[in-house]
Amino acid sequence: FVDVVALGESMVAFLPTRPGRLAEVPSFDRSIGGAESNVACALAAAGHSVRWVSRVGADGFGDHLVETIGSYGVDVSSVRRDPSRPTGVYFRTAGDRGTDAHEVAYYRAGSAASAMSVANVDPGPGRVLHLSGITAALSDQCLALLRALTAPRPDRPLISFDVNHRPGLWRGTEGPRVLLELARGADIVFVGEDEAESAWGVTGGPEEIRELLPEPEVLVVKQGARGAVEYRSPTPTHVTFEPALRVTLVATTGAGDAFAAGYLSATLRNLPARERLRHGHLWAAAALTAPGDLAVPPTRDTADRLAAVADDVWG
Ligand code: KDG
Repeated sequence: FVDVVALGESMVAFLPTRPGRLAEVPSFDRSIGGAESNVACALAAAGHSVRWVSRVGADGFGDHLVETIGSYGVDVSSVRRDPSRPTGVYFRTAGDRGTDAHEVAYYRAGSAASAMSVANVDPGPGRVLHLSGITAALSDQCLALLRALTAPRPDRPLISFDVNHRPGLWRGTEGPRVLLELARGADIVFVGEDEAESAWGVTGGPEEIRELLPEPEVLVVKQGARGAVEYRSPTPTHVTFEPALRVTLVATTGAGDAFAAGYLSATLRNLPARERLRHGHLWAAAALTAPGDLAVPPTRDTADRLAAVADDVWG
């Protein structure tokens, strides 16, 4: 039984060697991306037992993903190779330091992971199953897989769901409705305030998001540089806000994943609400100040000490 199973598509990510538009960037450095494996790597780096479940092509990029994610200590033995489909890749641009304006170009339609289905994926046992709305957008069979995994049943693991609304990935208009349905069926939900506005038109902030999503035992609304709010049933009594750390931004990509990983780590360790949110912020700060998707989180000991510094330092 591992602490966390993370299921989703990962891709080889090409990060620009200099700022500018996609049409202008002359070269890219190879890295890796994938929201769920980002969470897996961060948790494994912090000493949790984690399995990443996915499908990749029987190609060099697939080898690279499995090797890199495995090198963080993640169990990759359940990752299956598909000789008939490629591993997905994506290219990203960057704004000038601190501005973070970027374009993303995905080359993942028809990828090995987009063919994940109930028939060919088995997450296996774990305390927490971490999923995200990205998988729902990949294909009808991926959506059916998410629905099957999140369907209520007595032995269901704790379902952690990051909404991760990626408008560019959805083929039709059903994305927002599907994401709401999946979030309502999860136990721990992460959503950005901006994401809730763009997907569901919620403009009234965290309170209104909780009204839309009263079902999950835990709802964490991320408010970007301001902080994050945790709602824990029974509402409305269990509401906790913690301000974020002020950092010099390098790239926002992967920060949401790092936040989720830090929060889940603290949850697995039965830490209280303030620490759960502070661990989320600390791990996110490590990702916000690093260029790639993946930033090694602070060690458990360092994070515990930083989470315990005086309230006025935290804002
Ligand atoms: O959260 C970071 C992800 O967005 C990035 O790694 C790429 O998984 C990715 C996606 O589908 O956008």
